[in-house]
Amino acid sequence: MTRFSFSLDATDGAARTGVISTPRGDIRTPAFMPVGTAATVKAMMPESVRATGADILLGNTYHLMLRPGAERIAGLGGLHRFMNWDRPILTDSGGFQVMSLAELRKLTEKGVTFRSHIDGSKHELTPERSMEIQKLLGSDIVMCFDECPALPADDARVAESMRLSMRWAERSKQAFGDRPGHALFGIMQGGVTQHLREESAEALKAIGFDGYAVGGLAVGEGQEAMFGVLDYAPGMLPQDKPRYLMGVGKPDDIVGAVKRGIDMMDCVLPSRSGRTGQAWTRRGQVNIKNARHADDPRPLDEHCSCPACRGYSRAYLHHVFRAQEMISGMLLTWHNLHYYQEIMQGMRDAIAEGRFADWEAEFHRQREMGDI
Ligand code: PRF
Ligand code: ZN
Repeated sequence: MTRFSFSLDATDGAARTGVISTPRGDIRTPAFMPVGTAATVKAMMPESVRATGADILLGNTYHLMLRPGAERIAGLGGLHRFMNWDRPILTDSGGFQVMSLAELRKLTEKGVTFRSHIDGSKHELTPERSMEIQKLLGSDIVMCFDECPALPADDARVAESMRLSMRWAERSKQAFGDRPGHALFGIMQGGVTQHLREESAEALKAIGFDGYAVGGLAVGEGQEAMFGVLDYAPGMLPQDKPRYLMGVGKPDDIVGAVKRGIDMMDCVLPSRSGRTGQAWTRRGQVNIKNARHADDPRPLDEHCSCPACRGYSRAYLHHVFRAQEMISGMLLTWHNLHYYQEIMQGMRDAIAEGRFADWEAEFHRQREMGDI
């Protein structure tokens, strides 16, 4: 049986390319993971998500425990069978979503109690319960249960939260146990404070994980501050394990993160903005709602090979958005996910061939030209 493993194939500066092997298939890195929060990447069939080039999806403990319930999904054969995606799935552990979505949250050493944002029902999440839920779902890459403070926050608050997350990381590891073919990733916290990031990295390395996430970024600190942390944080983590930047981001955030040594990312942006009429192209952001598209027979991006660009004009995309037709979210989401995966493939090839700096310069040059 294939175990979980990571092979680093090439580096170019701090940027890396490689392959994570799992029993459910390989994940080419740097990897972008589309978000399938509620057991679906909204507006996309799983085979369509795969057609964009995704090797792995992200699922959410928080949403699935509330609806339809982890035990129910386990009874139906697990999350892969339930949602008809047989490739790898990474699940987030729930703490971050509790803090951003749930009501009446109460945080203690043991974990967090909260009321569901869906029906107000009362629930508890602890490191132990989060590991149990992620096992019931059948997740391939399980995330430690952590807490992520909103920034800006003072150092004392960030330190206290980070140390709690490190104690929870230890309990997550104990509860996860030994599960061949499944991976457990630790999550670094520590805000934008270098010595707290260092302390967090040391704590995680002492426990030992199959991969390491950089959490606690993209929470309001801004790109410059985030890149400031990414200038040192990846280097504090083991060279031979995947590094995952959680919840990032816009195309230029992703490119900047990969440049600094990140191997995996996830973000709702390409799928969510597809449903609100925002397209991401090599020439920057396009708002399909804009009246200037109403008579435009050209595709979103003439160089894009996705179904939205091969078959439809900007005028059509504009019309179906305005008319609130379902195909609007479907086509724009497909295009956005396709574009994100094209960026990832471009970076993987460039790193393998030692020309990442040139690739990055061209990426920025195209964007600066602006939309057609
Ligand atoms: N922790 C977890 N999930 C997350 C984050 C985190 O810090 C973030 C921060 N950007 C997004 N998702 N568990
Ligand atoms: Zn396209």
